[in-house]
Amino acid sequence: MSTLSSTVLSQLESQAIELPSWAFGNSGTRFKVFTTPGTPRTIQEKLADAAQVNKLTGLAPRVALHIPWDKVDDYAALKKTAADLGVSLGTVNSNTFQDDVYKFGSLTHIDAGIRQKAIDHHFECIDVMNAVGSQDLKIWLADGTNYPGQGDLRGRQDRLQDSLEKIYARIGEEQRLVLEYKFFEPAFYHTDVPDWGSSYAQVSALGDRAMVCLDTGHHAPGTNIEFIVMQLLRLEKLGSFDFNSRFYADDDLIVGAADPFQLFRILFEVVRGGGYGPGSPVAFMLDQCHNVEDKIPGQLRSVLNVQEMTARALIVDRDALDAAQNAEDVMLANGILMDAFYTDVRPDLAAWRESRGLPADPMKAYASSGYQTQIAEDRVGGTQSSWGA
Ligand code: PSV
Ligand code: MN
Repeated sequence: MSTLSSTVLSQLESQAIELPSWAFGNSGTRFKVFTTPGTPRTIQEKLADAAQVNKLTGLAPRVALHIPWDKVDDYAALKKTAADLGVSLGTVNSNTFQDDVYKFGSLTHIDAGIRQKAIDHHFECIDVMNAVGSQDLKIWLADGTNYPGQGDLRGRQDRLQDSLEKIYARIGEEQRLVLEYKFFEPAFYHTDVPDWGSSYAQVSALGDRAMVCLDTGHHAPGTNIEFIVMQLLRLEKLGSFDFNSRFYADDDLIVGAADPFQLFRILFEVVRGGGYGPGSPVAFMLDQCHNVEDKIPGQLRSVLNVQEMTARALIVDRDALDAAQNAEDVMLANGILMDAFYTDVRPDLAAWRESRGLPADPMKAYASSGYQTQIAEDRVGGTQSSWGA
């Protein structure tokens, strides 16, 4: 018997998961960055690899840029390169965490000149967005302090608001600013945007086109992330996801790898809260690094995991669940949710893929495509892209 109705399949048809350009470069830990043959040396090569993921899954039509890592002279040409490959350019991520001048902060810095430099960087990102047709400016700040007393927590928050106002005033009517939070790292004592509430407070003060970005790896162990999803959707401020998974810290592992059940719970709240489907304001994006696995299969597995858990979230019998909840039937309500989670939707998804001209098994199709061998042979010389380049 088929597990996925035609309604669910048509809901899945519009799913789009944006890929991070940096996932195709080398990455690692502070101990070691391992390289792989064929790693892209340019943003154009990263786009070519990302296009493979879309070609094999039909799930990843957009690629996010990180500036300056993906800086080019001619953005119109880059837009065309993407289009020729069958993808488009998505979220533009700013970067104020690698310049020496930002040692003590960027948008929160005590020095107005350094704050202005950080604001100007965001203006440059908005120029890139305009040139490539991107909708979202994503801001994650490394700002924070390491020692109690090092900074004036309140003053930093006020300066952040002031800086964000200037950036927000520059984005277009069709564009959005999404502010990402993270509870620690690289600062250890305090972080200026540590949690959803702080991000919510900042973006609420800006306006309707400022939203929160929820990176699933940016929470303390044990945090009920699906509750945050529910709350932000309820407040109409969930703008986007950075999907990944973690065991310990901000591991940036393949989404759904560490805890598939958590991914299911998150996606159930997304669906329940109106955060899925055409007209929803929630952008799905991956923010991952592949330290020991090949990058393209890593991204393939990631988008497939999101699709699979979305399918399971969509088949929850909502009417039965409502009835069980209203009747305070604890075990029945829990059973209804678990039934959906335990349903193996993979055979149906494989058959559906085939019916749309996609490979039933994109992982296998990639492995036998010869693409990995080809890029390893072709991409000789030059400097492989790495996290931070
Ligand atoms: C910070 O840890 C973060 O999640 C932000 O989204 C950055 O832009 C990204 O990682 C860089 O990998
Ligand atoms: Mn992120």
